[in-house]
Amino acid sequence: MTNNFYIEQEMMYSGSLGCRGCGWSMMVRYISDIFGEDTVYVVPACCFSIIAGPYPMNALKNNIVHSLFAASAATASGVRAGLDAQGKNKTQVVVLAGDGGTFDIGLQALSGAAVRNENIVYICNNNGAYMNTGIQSSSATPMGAVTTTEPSVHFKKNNPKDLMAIIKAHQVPYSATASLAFLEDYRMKLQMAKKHYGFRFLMVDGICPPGHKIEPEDAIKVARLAVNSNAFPLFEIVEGKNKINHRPENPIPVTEYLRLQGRFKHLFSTNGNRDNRNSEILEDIQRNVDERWIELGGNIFNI
Ligand SMILES: Cc1ncc(C[n+]2csc(CCOP(=O)(O)OP(=O)(O)O)c2C)c(N)n1
Ligand SMILES: [Mg+2]
Repeated sequence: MTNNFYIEQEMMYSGSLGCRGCGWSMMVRYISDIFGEDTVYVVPACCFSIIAGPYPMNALKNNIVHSLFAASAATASGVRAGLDAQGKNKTQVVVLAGDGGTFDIGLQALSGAAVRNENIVYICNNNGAYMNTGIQSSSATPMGAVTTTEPSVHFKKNNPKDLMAIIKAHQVPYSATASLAFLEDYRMKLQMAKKHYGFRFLMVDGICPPGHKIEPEDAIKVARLAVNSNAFPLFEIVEGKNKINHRPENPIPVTEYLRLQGRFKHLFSTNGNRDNRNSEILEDIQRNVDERWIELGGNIFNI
């Protein structure tokens, strides 16, 4: 029986090109363990296309199709059709895409594949920026974050796109959010995605020490704070209904999650307290987190 914490079949070679503490490498180890050998991955331009490497220097033991940035869901649909034509209906097709490739440039192909209910799994590693090319803002970049396209006082001023709401509108069989700090929940969702038929979507909170300006050893702690502050809620969408998987007993203020990350450091004064100039932004961020949580069906306690 599959254990819900530990890797059973190691499908990634050691010595990958990921940065220290890279969420991509950790995320894919669990995906490839649960999806196993009979899986074809489709990877658009993103950090994982570098980590996965070109044939024959693959980091992953499976077959990988490297696709154009905008085309991963369309390419995966073609791979699916090709496999089905050969009678390989059981082989899984899994897209591994970044937030830039999902929220922005690949959105049209993603929407098309979701509408057609293609029998594929689409997994987005949402690290909140175009990390592979040097931390440019995407429509997933959180409010308040500094990136190279929104540096210093020009930090991101608006809220990220609510992609899960867009996915929900497509009425796909299974979709969920997941975090590497909640492994049992993450692995359960991979198993759920594997066992459903049709278009399945997972969004994983993407850990990125260089992009978020955190120490690699703090990465999982920061990811846990994202969930426990409701900044990154864990939920599934099954038959059109949201199901919250983790309700923090006492949600912590979102500032506790933000202050550990260098990308938000301009929002705080040097001693770690609020910088009055930016307290309005911090309040906006908290308000948005609370509103999204209530929309999902959560309650607010002790904030
Ligand atoms: C059409 C096109 N535009 C731009 C690029 C350059 N490019 C390669 S990876 C990348 C960033 C991808 O960002 P994201 O999808 O968030 O994945 P991450 O790098 O964060 O893992 C960009 C802009 C490209 N390969 N193709
Ligand atoms: Mg990204």
